[in-house]
Amino acid sequence: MGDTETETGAERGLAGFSTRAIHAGQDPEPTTGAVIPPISLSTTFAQDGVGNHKGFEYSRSGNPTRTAMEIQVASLEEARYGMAFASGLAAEDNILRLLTQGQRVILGNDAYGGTFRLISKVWAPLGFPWSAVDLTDLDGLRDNWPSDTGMVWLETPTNPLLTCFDIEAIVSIAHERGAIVVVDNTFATPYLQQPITLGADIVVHSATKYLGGHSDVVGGFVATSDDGLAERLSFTQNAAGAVPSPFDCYLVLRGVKTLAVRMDRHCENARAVVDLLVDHDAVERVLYPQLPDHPGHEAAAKQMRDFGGMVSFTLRAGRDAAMRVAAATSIFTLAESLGAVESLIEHPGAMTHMSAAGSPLEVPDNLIRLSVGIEDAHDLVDDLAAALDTI
Ligand code: P1T
Repeated sequence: MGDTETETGAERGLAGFSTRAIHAGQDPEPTTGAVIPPISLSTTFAQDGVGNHKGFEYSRSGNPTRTAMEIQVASLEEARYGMAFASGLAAEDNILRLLTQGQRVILGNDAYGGTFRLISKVWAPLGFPWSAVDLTDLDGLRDNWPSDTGMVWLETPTNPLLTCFDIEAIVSIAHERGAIVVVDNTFATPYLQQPITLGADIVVHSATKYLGGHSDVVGGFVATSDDGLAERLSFTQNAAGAVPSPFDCYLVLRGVKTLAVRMDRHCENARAVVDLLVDHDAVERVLYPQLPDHPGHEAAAKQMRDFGGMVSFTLRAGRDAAMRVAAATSIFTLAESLGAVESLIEHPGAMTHMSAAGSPLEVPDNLIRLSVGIEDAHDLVDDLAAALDTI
């Protein structure tokens, strides 16, 4: 397992990950001493004279609660700049605005269905071509590089197949050819993987997931250390205005404080679930980056601290059995989304990835995806075993 964050953080003189999660951007409030950043609901801020203000003018452009959270999450990504958005897809849409018409997006051939829909159904008709590429095949990427490529967009681990891509290697290929690299770090979180330290230009998050961590806030986040990209991204953040509310920012800020302890438990519980699945007769294949035969296992072992809380698997008995198992658990709740304290189960083909049907990103119809929560591992294993027995 890699442990790049702690080493890199220490080398750079940064405080440890959880210290930053709990303190970065969160100095006690100067007038009252409040230890927790207040939820600043004011939409506007008084000026002493025209243009003479205390750093805030209007809450779409900047808000103190949002700033606290932006500093906190950017610090965890070891990025110089962070920008919060109303959802993960709003954050993604803001990044795609960096392209000029005619520039291509190379998308990893497994990704969240909504990301695929945004790129292929919203941006492509406006004149932004895209291709789905197997980014585990680095020679193929080099040899078949479309000359109009402006951006490589990848998730690692991917949603829902959990394939892992070698960020450093892809960055080197893309940069040699003049393209920028965007890494969706939603599944790994900055606790397990920090793409900016591996050369990625931009990191994007659905903060709805592990950052928030409690299934009670929809949000997005963009981080970068590039001055020029940050200037353009923050210009559009304000100009297009897809910003989160102060209350939503507070919920993410609060969730992130416990990210490290939650992720350790997610990973531990995921391993217990994987142990059940790999030995189960009904299971055709288990997809988890720690398994030595998993696509991208080596990349994951190199660039991640641990292997995450998401587990997918296919069933020998096919689609209908997958549908039945997804509805048969009692602790795992049948629902979309992921990354929170409670365990969720879903059928990607009919739920989160329905928009990818018939495309190169279509997922197997006997696939089940688990977001393994932080309940007691033995309860999760028993619940899943009982559901598999219904086949
Ligand atoms: O839902 P939203 O906050 O807009 O984030 C979109 C998004 C972006 N990137 C990844 C990797 C994601 O998984 C998501 C959202 N995914 C789900 C809702 C899901 O159940 O897979």
